[in-house]
Amino acid sequence: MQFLLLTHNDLDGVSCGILAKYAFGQNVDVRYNSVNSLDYQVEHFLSEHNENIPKELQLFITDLSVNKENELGLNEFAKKGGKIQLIDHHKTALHFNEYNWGSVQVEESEGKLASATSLFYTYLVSKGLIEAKEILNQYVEMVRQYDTWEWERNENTRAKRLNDLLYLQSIEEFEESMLSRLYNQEEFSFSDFEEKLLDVEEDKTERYIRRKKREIIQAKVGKACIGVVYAELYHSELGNALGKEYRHLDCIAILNMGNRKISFRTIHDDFDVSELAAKYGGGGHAKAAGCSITKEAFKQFVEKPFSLKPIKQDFTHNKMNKKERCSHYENHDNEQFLLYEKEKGNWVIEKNHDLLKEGYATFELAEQFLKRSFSASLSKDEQLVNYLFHFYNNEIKK
Ligand SMILES: [Mn+2]
Repeated sequence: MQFLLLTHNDLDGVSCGILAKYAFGQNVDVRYNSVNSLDYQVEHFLSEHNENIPKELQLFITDLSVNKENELGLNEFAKKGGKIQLIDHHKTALHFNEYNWGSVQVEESEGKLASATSLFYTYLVSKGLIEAKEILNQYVEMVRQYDTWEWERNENTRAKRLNDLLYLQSIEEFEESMLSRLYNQEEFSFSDFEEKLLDVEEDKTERYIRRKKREIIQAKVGKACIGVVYAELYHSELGNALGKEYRHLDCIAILNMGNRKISFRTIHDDFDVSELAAKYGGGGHAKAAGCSITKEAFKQFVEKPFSLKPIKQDFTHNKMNKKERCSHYENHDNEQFLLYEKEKGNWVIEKNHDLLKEGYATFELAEQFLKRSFSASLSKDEQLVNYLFHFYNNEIKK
C-alpha cells in the first residue's frame, strides 16, 4: 500500500507528517500546505485519479479541510472505491463527519481539546499502524498543548520551544531530527545546542515584541476598535502579547506588506475575527483569521490609520498614579482624564475637569471605555499631582 498525506505546514500539521513517516517509512509521500494551497492540491489529485481509482493508494488529509467542490469530488472518489481519510479538529470542519471518510473532533474527551496530531496518533494506534510508546505520547502531547494554547496555562515552555525549533530550520530538517529522536530515544529532550539556539531566539522574539508594543496604532473599523501593527514575523506571539497588553482592543491586525496579507488575532471570546476577515474576502477561525490587503482593506487598515500616532503605553513605574484608585490618564491630544470610584460600584470619568455623564460598575469597564474612546493611557505621577492641584486652586478661588 502507498500513502499520500496532505497536511498543514504548521507544527500540528507537520507532526502529522512525522507520524506518517514514522508509521509508513518510504511508502508515504507527505506534502505540506498552507490553508490556501490545499484545495489546489486536492483538485490536482482528483483530476489525476478521476478515471482510474487507485486501489493501492490511501489518501490522508490532516489539520485542514477542503472547499465544497473538493468535498463533493472526494466523496465521489470514495464512492467509487477510493481510499480517503480526513482527520481534523477545527470546529468549521465538523460537517465532514457526515462522510464515512471524515473524522473531525474538537475535543478528545470532555474539556480536553484535540489537535490533528493527537487525533491522527490515536487513529494510527487504533489501526495497529503505530505501536504507542512513551516518547511518542510525550511528543504528541507537546504538539497538542501548543496547538490548543494549553501550554500557556500549563506553562509548558517545552511545547512552545518545540514550535520555535520548527521555524529555526526547514521542515525537512525538523522532520529528520524529530524522527531520529522518536526512533532512538526513550524520553523526549532537546540537545544542548538546540537549547542554546532557543534561548537566543527567545530573547530576539522578546525584543521584537517590545518594539511592536510601541509601534501599534489604534484604529476604529466600523464598530470595532482594532490594534494595527506592521510585522513580518512571530504573528501568533505578537497577536497574543499585544492583545494582552492592550486588552481594550477587540483584536490585533498584523499587516505584512511583503505578501500583502493581514493576520487577525484576538484573545477575547466575544469577538470573532473570522467574521471580520470574511468582510475582506478572507476567513479562518474565531481567534485567528486572515485576508489579503484588498483595496477596501488597504483603506481601512493602512490609509486611514497612517496619520495616527502609536498607542501610548501605560506608565508602569508610578508610586501614586496606579490603576483602580484615583487614576490619571492622558492622550496624544493632551486631553486629561481622571478615573475614580465616586460611590461604591460607580466608577466615573472626568475629562479636563468636567464629569462625564456615564458611570461604570467596575474600574475595568470605565478604563475600557476611556481607552477605546479617547486612546488615553495611564500618565506619570506628576500629571496626577498637577491635575489635582489645578482642581484645588480653582476651588480656593471660588
Ligand atoms: Mn491544528
